[in-house]
Amino acid sequence: MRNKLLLTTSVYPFPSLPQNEAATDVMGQRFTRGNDIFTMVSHTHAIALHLLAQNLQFPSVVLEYPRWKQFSQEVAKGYCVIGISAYPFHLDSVLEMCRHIRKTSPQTRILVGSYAAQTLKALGGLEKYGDLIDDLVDEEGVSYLRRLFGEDTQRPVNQHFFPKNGAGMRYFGKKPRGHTVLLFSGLGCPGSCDFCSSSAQYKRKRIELLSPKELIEHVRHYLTHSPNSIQQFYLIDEDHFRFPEYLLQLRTFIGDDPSFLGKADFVVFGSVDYIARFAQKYGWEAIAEAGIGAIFIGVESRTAGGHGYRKRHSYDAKEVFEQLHRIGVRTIGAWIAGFSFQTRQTLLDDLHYFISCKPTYQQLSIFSAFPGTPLHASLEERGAAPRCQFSDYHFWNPTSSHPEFSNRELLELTDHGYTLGYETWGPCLLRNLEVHLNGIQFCRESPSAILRNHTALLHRKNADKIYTQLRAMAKFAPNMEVQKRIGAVEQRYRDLLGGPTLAIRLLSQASLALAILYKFKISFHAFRWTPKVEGFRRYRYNPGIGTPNVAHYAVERR
Ligand code: B12
Ligand code: SF4
Repeated sequence: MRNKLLLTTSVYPFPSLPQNEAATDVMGQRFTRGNDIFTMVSHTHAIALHLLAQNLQFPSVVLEYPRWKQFSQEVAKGYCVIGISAYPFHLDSVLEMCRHIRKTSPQTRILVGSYAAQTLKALGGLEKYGDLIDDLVDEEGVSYLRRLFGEDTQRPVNQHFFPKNGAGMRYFGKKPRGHTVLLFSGLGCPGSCDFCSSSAQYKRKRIELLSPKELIEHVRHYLTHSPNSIQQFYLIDEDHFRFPEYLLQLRTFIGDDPSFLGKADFVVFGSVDYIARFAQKYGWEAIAEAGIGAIFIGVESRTAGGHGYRKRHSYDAKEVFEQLHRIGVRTIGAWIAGFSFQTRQTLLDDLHYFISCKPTYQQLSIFSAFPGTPLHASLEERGAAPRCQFSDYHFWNPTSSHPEFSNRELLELTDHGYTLGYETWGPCLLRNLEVHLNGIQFCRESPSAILRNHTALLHRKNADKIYTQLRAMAKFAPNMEVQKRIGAVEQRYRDLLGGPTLAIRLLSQASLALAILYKFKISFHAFRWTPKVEGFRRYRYNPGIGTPNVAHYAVERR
């Protein structure tokens, strides 16, 4: 065969979600959902595939979101190995892809990786799927492929040339510019929550992919080569605060040269108890000094701690959120509806408690049992595992069963939660601005020179940027309370930073005009919002053409 390795996502289109939003549009389907015209739109690249291709020493091809025709044309070129990275959600298409490869290229070795592999293993493994698939890779993939192709598994894992994800206001258009770099600092979590796929996938351990020193080196690399376009780094891991030493080392390396803090910050993952413990021991400002600007926090439920979820045992989520906002750290709060301990008496209280935490962004989902998790195994034992199609394995699985609530009710409840957040606190964008203003104040008064001289600059830059949307937010505020809130935030901006500059005033006018136009446009059925469609991209990787500063791939879009 002429070609060694093809890596691909599932073919496109992906299954739909109950909210009629694209699975790859995280801002639309989750984090800013329910914000009327301030619901954002985002796009995602298949970064895990780039991680694999960038760490092998031979040429390969990566396909992102191929349509069937593009996929079958590529298969026809003849590959020794085809690897598909997918989630269970994609498995109907993935199995179809495998059938096609078997038929048209029978010598090709077929690998299926990521959570799709975990699921198939749990549902029968190669005994059941071996006709179509040669291996199910539910482990760290760089090491796996290096082993498979006889390469040194001990070489460092590089992540220098990832395409950037992006998000923006829908009234600016459907194709936001890329400004977010995903970096994989670690995989897996020792937390062992029964519903958690990633903890189960990596056998309740954390596998480090980048040391703190390597991470900072990567950050500097990206900021040197795309100096003006990067706003944040999403550090993919599970619970950074379980590993305080990692964060403290980040803080030390940043302390040696803090200049990047004025340009971009880190979005990390944390749990309530471990964040609180970290802050108790090292101080809240240590979080900001480690470069952290936002944290994804699984609140799950107010009473989750009493039901075996140890990460929620000892501290009050509301207090943790308040402290983080006070120091200028944004939050992405995650709440789950449908734990069996939530009853008709308690579920709404639970939701109101979550909303009272005032998450800057939010994710409200339904408790679901994914195959491969301890939860799914125990339901299976009792003959109560959800019987559903692969495409139902998402955060709102319509076949999850709760003793008191139907799935429809739970789905409506999550939607109600989004509306409640919007009508109580205003758009996520407004909450974001409030946190940046807190950050400016906190940094100014802080004894830490790093926060005063560097982090404050980033808060200022972001506050100015979001301020340009305040007039549009005021125009379309959902109620008088939010209107008042917007007025107060505007005044606070002026008190802290003085009046807006001419450029900011002009941008505000232009944004308001675009927002009005957009609101008018979507009132017509023909122009209503339709889910974001990801474009196809083909990346031809050739390690031979790369240098430390130049990516070793060429991109083709068709
Ligand atoms: C970032 C993220 C997203 C992003 C980007 C996803 C993407 N495709 O790039 C966004 C926000 C768009 C997203 C969306 C969704 N996500 Co998501 N997401 C994550 C998150 C936080 C990190 C994923 C990640 O990048 N991990 C790091 C990479 C490197 O790991 P990896 O993909 O597993 O790849 C490694 C190995 O698996 C292996 N590997 C992977 N593929 C292959 C292929 C081959 C051939 C080989 C050899 C190896 C290999 O090698 C890699 C390196 O070791 C995880 C939670 C987590 N920490 O894992 C949830 C998670 C993966 N998401 C999940 C879900 C359900 C979804 C959605 C269906 C959401 C929904 N609305 O319901 C959609 C589907 C998106 C889609 N592509 O269609 C679940 C999956 C659970 C499950 N069992 O199905 C997770 C685990 C969250 C959770 N705890 O439940 N997600
Ligand atoms: S703490 Fe979070 S990442 Fe860790 S096992 Fe629990 S849910 Fe999963």
